[in-house]
Amino acid sequence: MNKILVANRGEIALRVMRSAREMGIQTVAVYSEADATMPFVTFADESFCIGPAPSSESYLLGDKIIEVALACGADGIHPGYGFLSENAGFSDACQKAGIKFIGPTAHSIETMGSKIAAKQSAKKFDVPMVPGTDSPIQDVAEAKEIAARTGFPLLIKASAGGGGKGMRIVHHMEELEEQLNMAKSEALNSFKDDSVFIEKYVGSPKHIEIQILGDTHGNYVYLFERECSIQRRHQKLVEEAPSSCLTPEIRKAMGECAVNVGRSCDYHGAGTVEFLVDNDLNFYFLEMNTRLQVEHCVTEMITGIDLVKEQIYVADGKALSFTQDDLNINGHAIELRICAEDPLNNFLPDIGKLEVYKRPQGAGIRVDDGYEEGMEIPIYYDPMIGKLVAWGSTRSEAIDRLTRAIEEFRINGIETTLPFGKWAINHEAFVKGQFDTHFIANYYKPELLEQFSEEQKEIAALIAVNIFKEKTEQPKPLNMSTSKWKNRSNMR
Ligand code: MV4
Repeated sequence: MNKILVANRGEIALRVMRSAREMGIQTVAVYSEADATMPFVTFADESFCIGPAPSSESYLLGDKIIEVALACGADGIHPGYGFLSENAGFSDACQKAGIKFIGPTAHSIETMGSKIAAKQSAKKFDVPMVPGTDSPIQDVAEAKEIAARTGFPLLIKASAGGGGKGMRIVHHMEELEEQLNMAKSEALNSFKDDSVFIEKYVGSPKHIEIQILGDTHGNYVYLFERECSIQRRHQKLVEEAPSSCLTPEIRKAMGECAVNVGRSCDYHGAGTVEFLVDNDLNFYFLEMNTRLQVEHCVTEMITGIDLVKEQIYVADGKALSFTQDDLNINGHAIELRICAEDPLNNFLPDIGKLEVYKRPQGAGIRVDDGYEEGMEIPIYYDPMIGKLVAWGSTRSEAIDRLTRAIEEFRINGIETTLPFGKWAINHEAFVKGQFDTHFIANYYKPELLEQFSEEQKEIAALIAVNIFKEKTEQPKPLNMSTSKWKNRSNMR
């Protein structure tokens, strides 16, 4: 591989290009008219504007991006996450154009893109799954039969869904028919596919995912887990590795299941297998994400493996250069997503200009971001502006470092998730490792952040009053006999 085009923007485009550059590979950026001055564009060796700001007219134009890749002689395309990263047709089109797609095949993406196909695929290897069905519900009668078997509460999920879309909880047999119809019409509207399936509802689960890597020679490894239970509206906000609740035995069992899910669809490259883990540490396969994920950095920090470099090696046909036995967990890493969202106002996106933007530094801190001070956050894309990751030799050191780095981070001009993050990682339940996917719903209230800032406002007001007094009060005549300055100058 000599030249890679990155079909993405912002922090992930930069992050991919940095690894490529370390490997001596040329980098190509494609960008929208809104992104002309972004750091990823200036970082790249070459860059091409591919259209107006809306993604549908720029970052989602697969054919146009392949055209640019062919014209500039790129031999690989890295899709990052989002946009075209889980588009089976794009993976295929790259391959057909003679360009290496740095990601899995269309077959892997299609299999795991359908939750029902994914469950059927995983079943070949006896991967544990939540009781329920792994084929589409045909009619109400079948749904009632299954409901009688699994019990309530249960979940109706859209096969084409993911990230919680098209998911409905059902508490009683009486509401089953209505919820089934609603789930099907919602799925049809959102995904043009009305297939749904049923699972028993796991009440207070932890969301734990396993990072895997596979090559094109049939070798697989797992790079341990990431705990991602701190989410809001299916948007992760804090992620850590390793999870503080797993035992070495369960970690190994989950890792081996994850590798088998990959094996079941001939997966190659970096992928993530999601599990629900209940209070008794039973784990259940949920779905697989066939891309590099936002939170991959915490895995990199505890394993020392550069996942993007591995993706590139694998896409180039190379065999993995290490085995499972070579991998170890070193220390602990926690990531906070820095989003242009207002945690005091329902996490609504906050647009504006990064009037002040000063990154934290120091031991164990990694900042992956996509903007510079003075830039506007465009409204067209995801509100995530970057990620703040802290590594520590223990979980407690990682919490302390991340807290220190959050305090050191200076962002003015927009509201961000920074104050929320400081609150979350210092909450008693988080510190003790006793939390699940309901953490935010159970404990978060905007007032908890306002108390902090109210206190800060009060201090700021007191300082301002003092400065005002100093400036406006009549200067008192200096009492020469008590001036240390005079005494000191006499000593010279
Ligand atoms: C579940 C579940 C409970 N029981 N399945 C949400 C997104 C999709 N990946 C699957 N999801 C869930 N599936 C059963 N059988 C609870 C969730 C869920 C969830 C999962 C992970 C992280 C956050 C979540 C928030 C709400 C619901």
